[in-house]
Amino acid sequence: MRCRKCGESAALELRRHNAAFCVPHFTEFFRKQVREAIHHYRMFTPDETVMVAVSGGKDSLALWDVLIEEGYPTVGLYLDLGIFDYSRESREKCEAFAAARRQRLLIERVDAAIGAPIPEVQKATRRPTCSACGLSKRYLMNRAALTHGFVVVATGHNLDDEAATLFGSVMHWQTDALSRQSPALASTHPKLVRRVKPLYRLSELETAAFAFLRGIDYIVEECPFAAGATSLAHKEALNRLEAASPGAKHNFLFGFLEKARPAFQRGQDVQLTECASCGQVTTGEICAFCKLADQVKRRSTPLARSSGDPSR
Ligand code: Q46
Ligand code: ZN
Ligand code: ZN
Repeated sequence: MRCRKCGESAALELRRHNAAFCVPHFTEFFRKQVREAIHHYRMFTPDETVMVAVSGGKDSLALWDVLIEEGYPTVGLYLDLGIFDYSRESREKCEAFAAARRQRLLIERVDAAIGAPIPEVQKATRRPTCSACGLSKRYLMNRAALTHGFVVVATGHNLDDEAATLFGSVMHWQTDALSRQSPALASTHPKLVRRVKPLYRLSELETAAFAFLRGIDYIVEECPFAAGATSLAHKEALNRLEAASPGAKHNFLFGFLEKARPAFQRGQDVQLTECASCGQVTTGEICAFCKLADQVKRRSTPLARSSGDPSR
């Protein structure tokens, strides 16, 4: 196997691109894909500071690494979900990454905002853990960016994540979710920051290879709640399709973005207003996060209330 660019012995074969690359040309290919994503969706300009939401995993740290190398001003945001050892270890990875590169890392504790760490939220509200967690993460990312004066938040969602989300939305024909599925969501309200996903052109395997080759020390273990998530089943189904037909995930996602998404966007412009309780953006009177926090407050057990440090 030879590198497509230089003819030297290749380190990596990318079947969906029908190509193989040596190490330097693979990392260059990776960065080029990120540059294309930023350029195509006008995600941000070189003078905007990008708040990178980092989880300690390969994707978000690889994204932060590329943005730093590309010369963008960045700041990291770590949300401490209070998920036992997973949170403690992932926080350490983010802190070490930021310190080694002399980058600023902001840390927000979910329990401080919602009244309990994520594992307790499910017990207090009966809401599926990942649903409460996802809602809290989106809310806190936006709030942190507004508080610190940043106009754009970047997340490490890759091609596999995006294809799996699309698959889930199609399975249930969630037209509102389909209208919102995009690598870049513009700010449609002064209190809603732009959200972008510069890795959407790169697969999970490619991101893992990039993180490894760049020597990024990331948390390999998954969140303990990931195992039961339906998104994993969707990823597995798509992986089988990809194995049988390389490029299937790419075609599924990119075909949607180019051909189908505009149809779902029509008539989906919702009126945004400010939550009567916290002042953040919502479509109703009280935002979903405040409702969740209120449920936690009303139903949490003495045990949940007394669980101090969420990163234990
Ligand atoms: S962190 Fe949160 Fe994920 Fe863990 S609880 Fe589920 S949503 S799986 S990306
Ligand atoms: Zn090469
Ligand atoms: Zn609110």
